[in-house]
Amino acid sequence: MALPAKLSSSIVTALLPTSSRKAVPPTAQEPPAPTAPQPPAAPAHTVHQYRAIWVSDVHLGTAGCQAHFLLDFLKHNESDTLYLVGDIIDGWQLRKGWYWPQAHNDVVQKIMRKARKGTRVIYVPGNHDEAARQFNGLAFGDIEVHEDFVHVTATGRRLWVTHGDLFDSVMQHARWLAYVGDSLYTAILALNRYFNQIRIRCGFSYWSLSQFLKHQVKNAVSYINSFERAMIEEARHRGCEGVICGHIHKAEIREIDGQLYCNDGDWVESLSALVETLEGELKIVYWTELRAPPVAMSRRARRSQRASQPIDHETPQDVRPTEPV
Ligand SMILES: [Mn+2]
Repeated sequence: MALPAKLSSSIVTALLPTSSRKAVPPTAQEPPAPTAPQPPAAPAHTVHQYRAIWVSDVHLGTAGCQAHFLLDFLKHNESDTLYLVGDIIDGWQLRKGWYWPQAHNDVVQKIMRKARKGTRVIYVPGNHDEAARQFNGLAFGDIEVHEDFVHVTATGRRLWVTHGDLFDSVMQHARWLAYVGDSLYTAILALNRYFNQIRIRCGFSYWSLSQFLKHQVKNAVSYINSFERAMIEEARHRGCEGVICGHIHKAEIREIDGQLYCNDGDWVESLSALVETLEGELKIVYWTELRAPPVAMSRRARRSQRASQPIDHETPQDVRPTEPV
């Protein structure tokens, strides 16, 4: 039987263009200690069982990937079917420079172990791991690779599963812009990582700077809206009642014109997955909500709590001794 580590590295090698395969160090010694924040030790909790789990945009092979958090999530969440909805391994970044710490291997091995133990693992490649699209219809050991997939929920709803880049106008018409944006995005993610390292060290919860910035940009909002519309129109066209995708790193479940739009988010900033419960309910789960340690109250929360308190608690100067001192 092949060693899992060997298997996982052979997948990575297969995803790279032939020219860069030689550049892969044979004993893949990862660079020193990842700077990414690691999940703090949380009390043991029960394993959740779902009908299906969708994760995407993991970007293994980049420093932005929050592999420790995903590994923790995979350890505590089981499902009959696990969908890998694209951008799992980042071929774009790996081509520029090799980055493959142990935690990234651990994620690949964890997924393969699940597949061996009976979870049906379906891999739908995205744009950053588009090299895997050449394996559409084939299987990597126990992992099936599909261009897209139709998932039927326990309640009988047909949902089209696809990464989403094929409906991204930037990806289709200005690929160079996507590459520039990718470099800028990588820089913001690096900033986000250092920022959160400090936050976690100071007892604060994980908070995504890049996500905050993205939500501040109006253009991003209209861009996302048109992306969502294109996706649900295509799902309708394909005879489905909704779509499940990733790609834009924004977790969401919304009903749009009678179609269900689901985005499972990502594992570089929002640390989120989409799940279908055994009863057929779809919901987004965030690592920060599932496993977050008790968190120091934010300044804003403290302020609003103070504001809601009766005034007399806050004005000790009004309480004067009745007797002269
Ligand atoms: Mn993508």
